[in-house]
Amino acid sequence: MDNTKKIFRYIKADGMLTAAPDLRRYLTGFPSSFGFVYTDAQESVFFTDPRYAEAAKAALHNEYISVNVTQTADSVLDYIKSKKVRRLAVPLDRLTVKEQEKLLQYRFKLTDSMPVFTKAMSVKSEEELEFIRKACEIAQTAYEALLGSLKEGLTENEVAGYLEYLMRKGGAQDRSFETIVAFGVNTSVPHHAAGHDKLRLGMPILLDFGCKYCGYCSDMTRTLWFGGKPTEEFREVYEAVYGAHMAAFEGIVPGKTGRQADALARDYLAYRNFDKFFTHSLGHGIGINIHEFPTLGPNSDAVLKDGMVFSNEPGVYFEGRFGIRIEDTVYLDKGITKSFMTADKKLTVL
Ligand SMILES: [Mn+2]
Repeated sequence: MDNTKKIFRYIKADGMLTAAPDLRRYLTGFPSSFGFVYTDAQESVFFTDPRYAEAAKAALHNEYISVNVTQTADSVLDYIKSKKVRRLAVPLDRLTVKEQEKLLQYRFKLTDSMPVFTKAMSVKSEEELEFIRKACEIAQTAYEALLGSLKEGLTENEVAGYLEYLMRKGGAQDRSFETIVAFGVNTSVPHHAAGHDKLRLGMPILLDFGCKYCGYCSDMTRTLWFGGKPTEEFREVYEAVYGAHMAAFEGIVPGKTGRQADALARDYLAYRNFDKFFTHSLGHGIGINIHEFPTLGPNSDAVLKDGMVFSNEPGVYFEGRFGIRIEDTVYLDKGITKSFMTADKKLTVL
């Protein structure tokens, strides 16, 4: 798929220039730490430096985008200027102050390309869905392998490191965000940073992690109980979070807004009197970026569509005591929500 054309169709400008790494990745399908993509009605050019030139030429053998070796932004802007471009579309909120100043020096009339990117990138192609499916598969295979290795005395950091190792071993390029491993009371902090606390018998474990495959992310969370029997309270809250997760999973359909999706889980928790402990949004779009459009939350007017990929992650947190979150990466397909994950969501006791 030629994403340069897909985007440029909706751009009202003579040309479009993109330098942000994630957007550049989307346009070229090629990962790089430096480069510019220029697109107009006639052509698309990927300007990159000599480090990437050879790989880019090999990767972009399809004719829709040509590769041009350059070292400086000036030479790119000179090229665009030479094409008599007046109105230039750029992703405004991704520009550094320096980049903005440079564009103004060249006297382009700037328009914002970001809304078009945000919308287009939220609906995934078949190929993108396959990359995300694979990233999810690697993450959950690693999770299932990890469960057999959890033992008393391991630190959160050791478990995080091992989980990341298993994902890489399974084919991941990288983790998709900083792996969250929380033991005991630390589970009550939704984004706890893994530290030196040790795993002991009779405590919850919360694991929130994901990996990248061909540039696309996965995201999943499981909360389990380690050693002995979970408390009655833990069981009760777990059932409520599980119920909220399933209420959202079964109720989200294309046409609902992010707010309505969030309410499916939140209303379920309200019925159990746990809603005031659900302190974050239900979910977020997932793709090249781990957090992207749409948001599924109380303030989101985003309309959900077939082909969108997002997290379903209700949670309940009791400060200083414990927290529970259950998260799958899911997608909308032919009018219903489907999950990329098959890993057990029922309470796991190790
Ligand atoms: Mn998430």
